[in-house]
Amino acid sequence: MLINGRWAETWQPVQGSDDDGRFIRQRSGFRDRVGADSARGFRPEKGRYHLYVAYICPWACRTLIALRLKRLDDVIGVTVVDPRLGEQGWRFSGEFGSDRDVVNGASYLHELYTRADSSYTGRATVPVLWDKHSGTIVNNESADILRIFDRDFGVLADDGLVLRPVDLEDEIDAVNERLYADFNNGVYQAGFAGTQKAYEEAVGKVFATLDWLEARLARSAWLVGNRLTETDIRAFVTLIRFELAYYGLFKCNLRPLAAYPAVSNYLVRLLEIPAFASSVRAEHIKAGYYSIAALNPSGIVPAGPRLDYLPETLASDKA
Ligand SMILES: N[C@@H](CCC(=O)N[C@@H](CS)C(=O)NCC(=O)O)C(=O)O
Repeated sequence: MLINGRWAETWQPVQGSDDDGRFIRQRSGFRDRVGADSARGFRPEKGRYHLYVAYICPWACRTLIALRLKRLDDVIGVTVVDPRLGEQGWRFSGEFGSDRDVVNGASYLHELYTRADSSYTGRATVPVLWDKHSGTIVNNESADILRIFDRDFGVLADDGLVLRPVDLEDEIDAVNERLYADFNNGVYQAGFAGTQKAYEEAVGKVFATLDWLEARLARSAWLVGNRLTETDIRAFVTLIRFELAYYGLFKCNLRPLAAYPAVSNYLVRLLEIPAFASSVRAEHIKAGYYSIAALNPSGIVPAGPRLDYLPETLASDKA
C-alpha cells in the first residue's frame, strides 16, 4: 500500500482484521461526483474521463457493466489492469489480455494515486474514475461510480434505462445493504477469515443470502421491482465469480450454484445481456484470485470448473 505517497510494503491481500480475525475492507478515499453534485467542478464531458478496472474485481466490474448499460462507451475510455496482483499491486503490462496505460503512461496503478495526491496513504484499488482534464481521481468507490454513470452524465448517457429509479430507491438500498454485507463482501470475509469462528460466521451468511435470493427470484425475474436495476448488477458480479473462485479458493462450498435453480436461471438470463457478458473474462478471474499466495502458495490455477452456463468465448482470453 501507499504511505504518505510512497509504495511502502510488498502487497498482501488482507486489508484489515478485527480481534476475532474478521476481514475488514478499507474505505475509499476519493468520493467526488460529476455534474451538479461535484464539489470540485467536474463537468460531464465526452472524452474527459477514464475508467481503470480489473476483470477479476467484482467492484470494478459493476462500474464496467453500468458504463455499458448506460451506453457511455464512446464518452468514457476504459483501461484494464493485469489479472495478477504483484509486489507493487495492479500493473499495466499489455499482456494477458490487459492494457497498457495510454492515458497516463503509468506502469502501476499506485502511480495514479500519488499523481492525484502526492501524500496519499491507503491501498491503490480498482476501480478508479480518472479526470484527464485536471489529472486527478474523481472517485474510487464503485458504488458511487455506478451512480455517477447512472445519473451524472445527463444527455451523454442513455436515460432510457435508470438503474436506481426514484420509486424503487428504498427497496434498492435495503436489498443492496444485505447483498453487500452478507454476499459481495461476505465471500471475502469467508476467504480471508483469520479464525474458524470468523470463517463459519461468514460462510453461513453467504449461503443464507443465496437461500434468500433463491426465494426472491422464484417469485420475480428481477431482484427489485419488475425491471433491471443496479441491484441486479451487484448480485451478478458475485454470482459469476462464485464457482470460478469463491467456491474453491474462498471455501464457500456448502452447495454449488446448481442447487439454486432460480438463481442459476437468473445468472444465465443476465449473461444474455451484452453489457453483463462483456464484463466477464473467466481466465482473468481464475488467474487473479488463484495468484493470491496467502491462499494458494503453489500458484496452481485449477483446470475447472466447466460451467455449462458460461459461453466458450467468455472462458477464453487466456491469462
Ligand atoms: N470500496 C472499493 C473496493 C475496491 C477493492 O477492494 N478493489 C480490490 C480488487 S477486487 C483492489 O483493488 N485491491 C487492491 C488492494 O487491496 O491492494 C470499491 O468498491 O470500489
